[in-house]
Amino acid sequence: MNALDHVALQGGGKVITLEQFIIERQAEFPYATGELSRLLRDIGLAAKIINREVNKAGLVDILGITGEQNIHGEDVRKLDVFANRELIRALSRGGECCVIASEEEKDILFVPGSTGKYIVLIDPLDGSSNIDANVTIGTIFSVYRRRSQEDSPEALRRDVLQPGNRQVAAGYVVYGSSTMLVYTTGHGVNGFTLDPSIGEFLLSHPSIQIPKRGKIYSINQGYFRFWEAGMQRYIEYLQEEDKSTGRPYSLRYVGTLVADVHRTLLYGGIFLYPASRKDPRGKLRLMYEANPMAFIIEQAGGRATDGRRRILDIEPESLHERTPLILGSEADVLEVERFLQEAERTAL
Ligand code: P6P
Repeated sequence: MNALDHVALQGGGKVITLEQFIIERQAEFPYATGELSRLLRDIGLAAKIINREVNKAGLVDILGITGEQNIHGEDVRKLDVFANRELIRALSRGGECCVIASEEEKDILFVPGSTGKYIVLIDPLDGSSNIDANVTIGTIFSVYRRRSQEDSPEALRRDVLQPGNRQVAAGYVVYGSSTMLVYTTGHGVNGFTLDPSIGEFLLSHPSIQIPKRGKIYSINQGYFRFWEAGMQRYIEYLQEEDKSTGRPYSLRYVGTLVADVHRTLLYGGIFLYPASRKDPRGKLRLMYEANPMAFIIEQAGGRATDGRRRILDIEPESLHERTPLILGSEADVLEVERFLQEAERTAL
């Protein structure tokens, strides 16, 4: 069954493109004058261009590393550079975006001459270390409205560091067995599957809701020894046999945040990248990984915390700051929080 058949079955035969959907839903915005719609279309266009390169990466000289390292000391891959450039180009050309922040850029980028109202933060190619093994990778984006009218770099820099609860949109593209764009503007979560034969994202997963509890946990178990006691106990608890609580859970871990979150969103369960002795603040980035994913998961009826605090309420201090990230089905996230609290109590 191709994407069109799937969509036809889902939507009672009506095929809705991303562009049509955005325009139809535009009325949900009290201040909607079309800018956010145009911004989302710009992102969708960049995603198609990146998808084309991802799909042929093994055939042209775009695989492998550039020999450079990014600001985090990670090997920069040619596809990272390509994805970053395409997104910056699409967002700059669209005119709706005044500032862009990217995992691949040390500092924020001011879009010259822009009078746009929006600030966009991107992880252009999440999971890029998996590219050469043909494992699923993704793009993540997070959108805020600028708060200040002042055009100074200082004012715009402050506008970038807003808590996740002020996002106006967030989404990801998952380049997997099919390419999907999943996003929210605060009115639920919708998924679109790219039909390469017509070059359109088609509504394939309307109003996504995450199951209240799942049976899959997703964590890099290799770091078990580095976790706090409560996390160790929780992961051991999931492996015990108890049919009444659906245990043991299955472990699924791709090692690409977008892939692991997408599966958790659709199937339920829990994704965890906790703090550890190895990474005291966790590994994932608050502004362009944790916040957008948390917004999506909450909009789908799930929960997202750092183990103690709601991710979306964290006041950011710096652009590339890291945070522990635990998200997924509400019952599962509440359960691990109880294990962490209990371990803290008994440690006192
Ligand atoms: P680890 C990919 O490099 C990434 O940034 C996320 O996409 C992913 O969730 C995480 O790192 C995987 O990290 O330490 O398990 O390899």
